Amino acid sequence: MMFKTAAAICSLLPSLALAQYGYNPPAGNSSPTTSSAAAAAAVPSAPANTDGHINVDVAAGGQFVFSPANITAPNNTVVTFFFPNAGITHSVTQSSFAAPCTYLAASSNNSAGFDSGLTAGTQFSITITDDTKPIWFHCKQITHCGIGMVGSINAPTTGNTHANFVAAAMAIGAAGEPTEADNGPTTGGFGALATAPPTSGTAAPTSGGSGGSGNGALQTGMSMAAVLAGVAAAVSFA
Ligand SMILES: *[C@@H]1O[C@H](CO)[C@@H](O)[C@H](O)[C@H]1NC(C)=O
Ligand SMILES: *[C@@H]1O[C@H](CO)[C@@H](O)[C@H](O)[C@H]1NC(C)=O
Ligand SMILES: *[C@@H]1O[C@H](CO)[C@@H](O)[C@H](O)[C@H]1NC(C)=O
Ligand SMILES: [Cu+2]
Repeated sequence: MMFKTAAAICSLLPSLALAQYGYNPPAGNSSPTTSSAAAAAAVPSAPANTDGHINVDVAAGGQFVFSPANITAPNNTVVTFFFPNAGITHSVTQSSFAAPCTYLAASSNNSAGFDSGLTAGTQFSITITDDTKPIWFHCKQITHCGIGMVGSINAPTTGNTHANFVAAAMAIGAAGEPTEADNGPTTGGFGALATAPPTSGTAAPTSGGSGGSGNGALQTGMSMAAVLAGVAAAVSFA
């Protein structure tokens, strides 16, 4: 009964989000596509990489993806994630190869993962502390991980590869992924270190659109988060 309710809500939400915000699903998702022009204009491009600093677009072009998603970053590299000003909130949440859509809790083998928490109009940075350990991450916004909104840093080129991680997330699927609580930002990390929660403000777009200060956009993001929190509460009490 609870599973059915959750599954029904999960399958409903992506189309709701798509209709409301004009987001496009990644290739292979059967949800209807709408014009990406509006969403694309609202998403600032991350600045170009500089020496020792890699910049990642979250929901680039209004798609449910990290761009780039497959990152190679030696020790001390800073990786900064840029969240869109408008539309639904997203997160960068550390997980594991074994459980792509589940926050990496502390265990005897690893320290707890980093988590930006659901956010919009912000940027969030991590510094690589051990490039011998693959770092796996996903977006915790409901349904996003299961449609492939995941990424990796220093994934092996054989065995547990980046491609196999994406496939594992998509095998879980939007309806199968766990509903995750948003506990706000968590600093720390395993193989990488976040020293601060997301900071407000994103980079100005490199072309087109208006950067926006983020205040109005943040409210849009927060009200969507509130809607989702309400849904999550309804599901867990079902
Ligand atoms: C720690 O790693 C070992 C060996 O890979 C594994 O058997 C064990 O289940 C892991 N423990 C936890 C708590 O993840
Ligand atoms: C990166 O740092 C980790 C942890 O200190 C260390 O084990 C590893 O050898 C370092 N990588 C390189 C290429 O030096
Ligand atoms: C990920 O990046 C590594 C290193 O650049 C590369 O060897 C590998 O083929 C890439 N995997 C995918 C799925 O793009
Ligand atoms: Cu997302």
